[in-house]
Formats: sequence, C-alpha cells, structure tokens
Amino acid sequence: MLTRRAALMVGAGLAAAPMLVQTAAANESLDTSAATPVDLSTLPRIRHELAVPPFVHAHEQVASTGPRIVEFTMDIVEKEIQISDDAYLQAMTFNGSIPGPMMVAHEGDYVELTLRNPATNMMQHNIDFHAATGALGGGALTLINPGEQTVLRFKATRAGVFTYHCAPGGPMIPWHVVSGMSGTIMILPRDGLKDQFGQPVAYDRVAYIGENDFYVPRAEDGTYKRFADVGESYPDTLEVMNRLIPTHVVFNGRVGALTGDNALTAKVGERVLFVHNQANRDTRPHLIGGHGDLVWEQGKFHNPPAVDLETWFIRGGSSGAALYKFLQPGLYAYVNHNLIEAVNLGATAHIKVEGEWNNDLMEQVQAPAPYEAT
Ligand SMILES: [Cu+2]
Repeated sequence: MLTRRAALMVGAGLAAAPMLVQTAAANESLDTSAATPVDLSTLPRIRHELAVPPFVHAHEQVASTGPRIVEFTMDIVEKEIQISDDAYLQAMTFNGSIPGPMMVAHEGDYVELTLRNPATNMMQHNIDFHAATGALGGGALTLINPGEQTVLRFKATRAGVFTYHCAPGGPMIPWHVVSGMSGTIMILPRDGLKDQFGQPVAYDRVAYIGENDFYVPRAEDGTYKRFADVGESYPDTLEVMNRLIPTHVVFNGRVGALTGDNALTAKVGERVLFVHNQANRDTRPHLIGGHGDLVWEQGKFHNPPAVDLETWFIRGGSSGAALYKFLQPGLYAYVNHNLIEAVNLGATAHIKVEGEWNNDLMEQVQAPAPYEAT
C-alpha cells in the first residue's frame, strides 16, 4: 500500500516533468509468472552479511566451488544525514549507507537479493542492477511500497564492477539516485583477476569509494535549508538538481567521510583494489603520489586492464576498478581530479600508509632553505 504522502510525492514528481514520464517507464511492472520454471534446487547456497562501506564483506577472489546462489538482504532506509559541517540531506539509502553496500559474487553464480522497504518509509523504491539482464535490470520486478519486501534472483553472466541504483520511475529516478540510492556489485571471474598478460593477480584489500553529487537548496540568507522529511525536501531539491550544478561532490556520503580519523589505511607492499562508483555523473579518480598499476577503467574484468595510469575516467552510471601496490609510506590523497570538486566540494579520501621510505624512488636532496640570489 502506498502511503498518502508517498502517492502525493510520486504524483507531484510526474506532474513536474511530463517529458520524463513518457521516456522513462521504469515504474511499469512486468508479469513474468508464465515463464518456464528453472530448477536450481541442486545449487549450494551461501549467505553474506553486508559490510558498511568503504569495507566489503569477506569473499573469495578465486572461487573454490562451482556456481552457487549467493544471498543478500538489504533494507531501504530514508533518513536525514549530515553531508558537511553546514548541510544536511534528506537521504534515501540502501541499507543505511551511502554508497549502498558492495555485494560480491562470481561469474556464473546466481545473486538472490531480498529487498525490504520498511513501513516507516514514505517512498516506493526498487533496484536496477547494471550487472543483470532484462526487466530494466530488475527494476520492473522489484518496485515495493513501504511495508513490502521482494526477492529478485539474477544470473551473474558478466564479470566486473557494476553500478546498482534505485529507479522507481520518471523524475523519481534521478532524485532517488542523487539522494544516495546507488552502490556497486562486484562479479569476479571464477579464477580471479588477471593482469594485462593474462597472469593471475590478487588484492590485499578493497577500498570501496562511492562518489555522489548532492543538490541541497539554500535559504534566502544563503544557508542550506533543512527539511522535516524526504517528501518535504523534493520541490526545492528538484529545482537545484535541474540546474545541474551540485552543491556537494563527496565520497561516501559526506565531506570528510574518508579523511582525518576516517582515513583508509594500508602498508607498504599491500595491493589495494580501489572500486569507484558514480551513478549519475562522470568523474576522474587520481591517487596523488601513486598510480593505477592495473586499471579496469570501464570496470569490466574480461577486458585487459590498462597499466600505469595517472588518472582514470569513470563514466556516470558505472563503477571502475584500479589496483595499486603501495611503494612508499605516508599520507596519500585519492581525489576526483576536478580539483574544485576534490578540495572545495568534498571529493577527497586519504590513505595512511605505513612502512619504510625508499630513497631510491624519491629523496629530498635538500630540505627547503633560503638561497642567495645571484
Ligand atoms: Cu528509491
């Protein structure tokens, strides 16, 4: 059952942008009940509890078994979050985090997601997996009202990191996405990742970065507006969204989510797989003082990775992956190399790396000191 407020909001959104309604029909549900049943009863099942980003649930890089049904459960959470010292967002989230949690499975597995929309929410939601085939990525089979749940199973036929996001129809689609509803699923080849020569490579840890562009309305005095609930935030937010200039561009939900005390950590010699999701807007990650040793810029693991990249490109609506082995200790910044977005709007993460300095790779031959002009 749609709550009265949610019904009002859907109606208000549709009325505000009639052209979008004609072209984006993701709110039309699909009846697949007449399809021939498949029997997967002999497949083993494994259930993963999702981790909060930037962390990822424990998983095998090389599959030790044949295909399995890999089970996940996510709750949709509508809540206000603070996104900078001076701004709050009426957020919509998968499982309470921005980005939504990363799910990991292997090519040939079946992903089975239980998606729940608690009765305390106001909005209809669903999920569109870019990794899945048919039914608008599952969006047409998963539209749920507050108080409902749904279970979607899809076969992971393509390997890579893929964006998933909410797509409940019409102008609700961009609004839910820029309110926080996106994340990444990683489908690994069964025999793991390969370098540019086809040789196996492994990572020691995953750093899962979700980048978001936020559009927070301002009051007449220039301060950011705060709203009682997600529904109340919609009309003003739509106005800011449609001007296409974000007020915030951040990693993992807020300015400073991955800096200072929240910085990522690594050791010299460790290989970190940076997975970067941006569901709405192009971006260009760069690791200051490091590189992308192997970069699946488009995020798809059956394409040979590019090597030695300085900056890579993530298309809006996709996830990409970059593997880097840290060679020097110290503080690294992982940024969106639109430096205005990185420094002034928030799209910066820090990695604190421990280990021994290598003077062969870099040496301060002379510390800064005054010099005599000649
Ligand atoms: Cu949604």
